Amino acid sequence: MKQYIELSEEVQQAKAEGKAIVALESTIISHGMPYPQNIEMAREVEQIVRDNGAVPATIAIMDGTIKVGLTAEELELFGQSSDVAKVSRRDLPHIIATKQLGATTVATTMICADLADIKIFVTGGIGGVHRGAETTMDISADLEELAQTDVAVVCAGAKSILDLALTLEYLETKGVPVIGYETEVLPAFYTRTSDHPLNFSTDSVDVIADVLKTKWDLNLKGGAVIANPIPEEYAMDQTYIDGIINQAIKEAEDNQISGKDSTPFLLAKVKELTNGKSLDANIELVKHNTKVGTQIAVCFNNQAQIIPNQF
Ligand code: PSU
Ligand code: MN
Repeated sequence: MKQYIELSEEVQQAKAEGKAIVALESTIISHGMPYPQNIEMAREVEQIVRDNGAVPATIAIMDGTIKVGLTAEELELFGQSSDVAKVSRRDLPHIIATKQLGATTVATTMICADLADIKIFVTGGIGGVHRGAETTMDISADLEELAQTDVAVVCAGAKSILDLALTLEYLETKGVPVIGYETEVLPAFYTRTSDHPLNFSTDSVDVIADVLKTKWDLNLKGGAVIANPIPEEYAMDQTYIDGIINQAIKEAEDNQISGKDSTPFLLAKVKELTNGKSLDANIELVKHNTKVGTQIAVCFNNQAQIIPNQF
């Protein structure tokens, strides 16, 4: 196992010192945002983690290993290179064995974070059940991963390019807690609200850390979704963004986009149709998630050290 994983020096040192570590994904860099905004976002996010008392571990695949923590040069490579594979659970062994460059999705970042014993992961949005999935069966592997891998994902909910109601149903079936941070409804990424109430909501990062510890102490396998709404000042108008998303979905259908290309196509199309405004919102919500997620990671790390995990 160990031969497949390489921790950056900063992450190794954090582990030695018992510091909190926050996992970050690379698909959002290589396939979720254009260059150079992707790299600027990735750098800023890493700095926000440091400023809030933890250490960032951006995860990606290169040279036949899982890199947990990237150097500035490696980060730049993932932002610029056009031949980075989008790596979900299915793709991981192939991309490692053939020594290709791979950007990790939410699912794969969870797998790799868990291997490195990092429990808190921050991103923008998770994949979910796509609209029309009752015929296409397009359901993101992110949801299966949340069902089985013990990593919490801090995000701004899920985008309405997805079927949010079915996404919540799926998470319920799989026993994945969805915890609203300062919200009682599922945030819809670009907007703070949606029509979908959540079962759990809190204004306290301590409570979230406590719920996570309790879940894993009880050996309840799987992750959790921490849904943190986009800050008010960056939220988009719901009617406007809904119209844009509907148009993007129609263009995806017209172009017969499917499989792993679907989410990157829709993200790029939404950005184009909003003249870049969706990208600004996306960057701001990731930064906010990073602040909240790092606070959770620090609380979780403190609890894990104070409370012994044994009878
Ligand atoms: N949603 C975003 N930005 C992203 C993604 C989702 O707003 O970059 C990426 C994440 O890496 C997520 C992946 O895990 O898309 C989901 O892809 P799929 O739907 O093919 O599972
Ligand atoms: Mn899919």
